[in-house]
Amino acid sequence: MTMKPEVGPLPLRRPATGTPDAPAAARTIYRRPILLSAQPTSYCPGCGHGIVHRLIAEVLEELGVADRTILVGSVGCAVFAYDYLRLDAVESPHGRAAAVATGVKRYRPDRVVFTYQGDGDLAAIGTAEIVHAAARGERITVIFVNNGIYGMTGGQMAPTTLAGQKTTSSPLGRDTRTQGYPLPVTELLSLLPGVAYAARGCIAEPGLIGKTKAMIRRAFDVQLEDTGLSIVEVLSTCPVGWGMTPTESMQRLESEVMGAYPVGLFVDRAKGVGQAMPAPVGRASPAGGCAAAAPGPGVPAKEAGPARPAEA
Ligand SMILES: Cc1ncc(C[n+]2csc(CCOP(=O)(O)OP(=O)(O)O)c2C)c(N)n1
Ligand code: SF4
Ligand SMILES: [Mg+2]
Repeated sequence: MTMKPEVGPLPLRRPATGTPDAPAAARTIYRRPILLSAQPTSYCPGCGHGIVHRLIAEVLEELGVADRTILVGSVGCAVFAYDYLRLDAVESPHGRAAAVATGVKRYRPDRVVFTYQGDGDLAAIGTAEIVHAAARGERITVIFVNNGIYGMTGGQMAPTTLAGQKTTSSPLGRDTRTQGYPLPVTELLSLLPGVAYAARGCIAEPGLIGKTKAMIRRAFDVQLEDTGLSIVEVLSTCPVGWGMTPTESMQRLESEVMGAYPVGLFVDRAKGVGQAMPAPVGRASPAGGCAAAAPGPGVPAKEAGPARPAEA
């Protein structure tokens, strides 16, 4: 576990207004969250990781749980989360974050435990870990940053890469005949009764960022309610890996990626949203019934069935 000696004890609450530190007349439009370290990041211009870090920092500060939160880091550009989020952290081997988080949470159930993982990490090498953590209903929160590519290692195809998308390992575009279809991980996980909350957000524009923050907030609330695993997938950018400018990459998120990966809420069991497969033994599915098949990204609707997420 890494501690953050350079920051000392965290000032986990803002000073009250009317003090010399925060005059009553001051109106704050934007401020750096206390939990985000004050340093330049190593992320490329236009990378979405920094935005997602900020949302997590804001949510944990608002919830007042930072002093008992443990981040489980992963491998990929996402690994640097432990440098920028002023939280206690454990680093996991590539793909194993959900398994490591399981151990941390079971040993310290009083802690708020979350993983921060890219799509190469979670949806490729870590497929088994996330599926079984979800099936077991581990009381962890998963922040899954899907930029559709292996960013850190040079822009290779990931399971989430869209059909036809050119990458360094699919230079002619992803051919579904030989390279398979994109993997809609969150839709698949939302079928499992152990998943209490599953949603997909996006960082393409401020309105979507606000909705994504609400999803992250709800995901941590669900962990505090102790009802099952919560996951928020965030559609994000990798301008370098996509061969685009930052502006073009944000436009692509809206024009292309969101069409293939619909944004919204898939499951919030406590609120009666979403359906799970019936639990086979001993545990009733809260919603009952089977979910409709989700259309995979890049798969024509007539081939795949009509599941769409609810409005977040
Ligand atoms: C066991 C192991 N296999 C392969 C690698 C090489 N590797 C490092 S990062 C990465 C892909 C990360 O992609 P993603 O999780 O999508 O993160 P991003 O960089 O896109 O944020 C790979 C394959 C590794 N570090 N360890
Ligand atoms: S390579 Fe991609 S994911 Fe990694 S920091 Fe750069 S833009 Fe972000
Ligand atoms: Mg990635």
